[in-house]
Amino acid sequence: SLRPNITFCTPGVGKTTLGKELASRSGLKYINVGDLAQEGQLYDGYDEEYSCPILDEDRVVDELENQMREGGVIVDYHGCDFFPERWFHIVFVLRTDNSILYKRLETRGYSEKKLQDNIQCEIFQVLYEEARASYREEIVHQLPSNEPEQLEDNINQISKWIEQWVKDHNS
Ligand code: DAT
Repeated sequence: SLRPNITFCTPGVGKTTLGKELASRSGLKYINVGDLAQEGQLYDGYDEEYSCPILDEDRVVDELENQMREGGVIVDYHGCDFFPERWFHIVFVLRTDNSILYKRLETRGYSEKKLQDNIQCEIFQVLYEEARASYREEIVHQLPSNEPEQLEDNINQISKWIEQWVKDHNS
């Protein structure tokens, strides 16, 4: 049966928490692009400024292509502009207030530069603009992710959307 593909973007806001919980409730498959790249060493060089490897976007896309065509995949990454537009039926950009995001990222032991960049990125809605530039407006949604209650709301809302999508596309 047909199942939707879903992606989440934005840093430190709860993509992993939400993505995994959603997958376990809906039976869709959760894929963390960071982990996938790490396992397959899908890198192309090293970023000295941020002290992290640079993602080889083409190889990531190749690696995911078959599963995406099959459908029913939740993709977790802090960006979504290099994924083919045809892959996704819905895109969620999670939003977290800066003071809360700052505390969350601080506990991760991010460097001051990485911390500041991530906060700036959130202030200027970089990921939201990126998502809107890469996908049809109607499929890009922002969700607040400041508190546990909102996490619960988001899970319920998206679960309902998945159910409806599956009904609409399999009858
Ligand atoms: P990401 O995958 O976007 O980097 P995460 O899922 O690892 O984020 O979550 C980062 C931290 O924030 C983690 O300790 C769980 C917590 N968190 C996530 N969503 C939350 C929410 N809606 N309310 C409170 N805390 C949340």
